[in-house]
Amino acid sequence: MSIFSTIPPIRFAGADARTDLAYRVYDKDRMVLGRRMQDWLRCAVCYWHSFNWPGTDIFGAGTLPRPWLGPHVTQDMAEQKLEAAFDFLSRLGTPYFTFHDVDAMAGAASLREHEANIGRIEQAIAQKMAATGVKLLWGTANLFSHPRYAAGAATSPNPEVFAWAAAQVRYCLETTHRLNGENYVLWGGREGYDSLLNTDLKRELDQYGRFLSMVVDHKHKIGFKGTILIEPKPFEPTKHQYDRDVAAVYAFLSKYGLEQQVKVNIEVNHATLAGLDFEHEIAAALAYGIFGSIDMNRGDPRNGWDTDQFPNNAQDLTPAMLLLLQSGGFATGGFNFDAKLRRQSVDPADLFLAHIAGIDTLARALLNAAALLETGRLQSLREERYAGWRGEFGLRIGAGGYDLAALADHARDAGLDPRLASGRQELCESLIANSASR
Ligand code: XLS
Ligand code: NI
Ligand code: NI
Repeated sequence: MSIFSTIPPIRFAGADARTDLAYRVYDKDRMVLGRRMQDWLRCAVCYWHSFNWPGTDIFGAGTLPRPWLGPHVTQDMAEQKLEAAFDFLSRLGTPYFTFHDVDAMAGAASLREHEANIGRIEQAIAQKMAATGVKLLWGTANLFSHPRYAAGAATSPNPEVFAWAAAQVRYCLETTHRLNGENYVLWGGREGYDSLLNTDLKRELDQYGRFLSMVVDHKHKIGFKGTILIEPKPFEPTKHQYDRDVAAVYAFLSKYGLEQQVKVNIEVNHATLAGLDFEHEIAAALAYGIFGSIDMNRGDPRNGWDTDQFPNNAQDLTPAMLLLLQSGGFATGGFNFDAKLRRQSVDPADLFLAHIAGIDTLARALLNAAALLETGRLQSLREERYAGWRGEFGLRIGAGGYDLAALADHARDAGLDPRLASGRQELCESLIANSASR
């Protein structure tokens, strides 16, 4: 029994469903381009916003009924929360969940207590996972809420804080490994600065590189086969975060020799905050070979912070879904709903309605993208645009057949006079606009 027990299991009921508590588009076993919908989307519910956030904001107290929360979380409360979370998960029917160490465990004042408490809740989680079949997409350590991390975790000016962070990651990575987690995420919320005046940027990057190398070494030492992921975000809570976007993360990884070891968890609204399109971040990650997983949410177009709202616009997400489909889909990643309710959404049903809407939106975007790919229109427009590079001249340049001077001479002697060809942008955009799932 939990506050979610009055809600019937959520099933696919199609466009004419008579209840709001049903999927209208997401039909998990429906085949799309040779794969089940559920296997393309690999949806996960996050523990923190859904079960560990009482509906506070910077001006107001919690509004949501979360009887298992309080200033000091006991083992009992942690287990009540777990009960509710897995009750919710099995009713919603999503295959995965995600969590931070401190979301799930009883509060701890020392590292000894931390180690003991994460171990106790790990056993309870393992039982719930076995009983429900829900799997762990990723675990992560919260290295940003406690006051000790106000100046950073790995990038703290104090090596003792670095050591605390190392301990938390060790325990959480090992727990994630034993729970068969498919990834392990590091979001560097405090790995950045509020003022460059008191910050040694080069030293902090070196510390961060050292930290990440230690995490990767430990992953191999314990035999964890999942993917280590960094989650880029440009700012908030700090003024500037080192992992500001995919390109910055790639530069960091390659500087410290970690580009083969670590991938990215891209969050929709973090891209927005960085002034980039969500699909840009996916395209960049694919180009650099570091695409891993996705945190699914959206911002508010008029607010410059992480409002973490559930997605509701399939057309907006179709370009991202095209990239995902064309790259063959997730390997170990998935769509994690890093999204939260609004403070007035106080009914237990609201958490279901929010996830149903989000999952249906993804399913719709998936169908749109698949239908579009099947027509082949976008692919052929793009191929046509680069056709010159497949011709003899283009291939020769690409193969290093000219040096700069030879190419210059050729261009002059052959009297090259290239004409601008249409980029067909409006046509491409109208293909997206008209792709609405049928
Ligand atoms: C915050 C991040 C956070 C990470 C997990 O903006 O999105 O929720 O996903 O630490
Ligand atoms: Ni996130
Ligand atoms: Ni976020």
